[in-house]
Amino acid sequence: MSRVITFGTFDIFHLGHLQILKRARALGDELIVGVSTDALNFSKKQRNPICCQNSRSEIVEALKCVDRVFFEESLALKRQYITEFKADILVMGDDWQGKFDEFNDICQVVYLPRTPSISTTELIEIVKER
Ligand code: C2G
Repeated sequence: MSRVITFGTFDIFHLGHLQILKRARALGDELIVGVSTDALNFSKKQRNPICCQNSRSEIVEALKCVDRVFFEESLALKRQYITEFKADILVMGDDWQGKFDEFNDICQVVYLPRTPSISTTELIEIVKER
């Protein structure tokens, strides 16, 4: 049995999010997703996500490809989360390429190519322009 873990904000959930979660799940038997808290986002970007953490995690948790969801409270806790959830594989999009290689000592680190031409930031811009 192999367990996959991934992390993200998943704000204004879109196809790019769904595709990375499906591909992550296909690498193992179980997928655990760390959804970043509003506070973590605020500390990173000085703004709150459009959708609150309870909405974001409820959407992710409802997906067929997701087995378990938890709140990612801090970027500094990744090692602890990987250990706690006994993850064998850490998956991230390739916008994070190389950033998590330090965890190669406790799990396999896999970066998957991002889905082209879609992002939360772009969606916000498109809606603003209309
Ligand atoms: N993603 C993707 N294709 C897109 C957009 C996003 O594959 N077109 C992937 C990202 O690479 C990431 C995941 O979807 O792996 C979630 O993306 P975000 O919600 O933007 O998450 P992020 O803000 O990168 O949070 O601990 C790390 C952070 O919590 C990651």
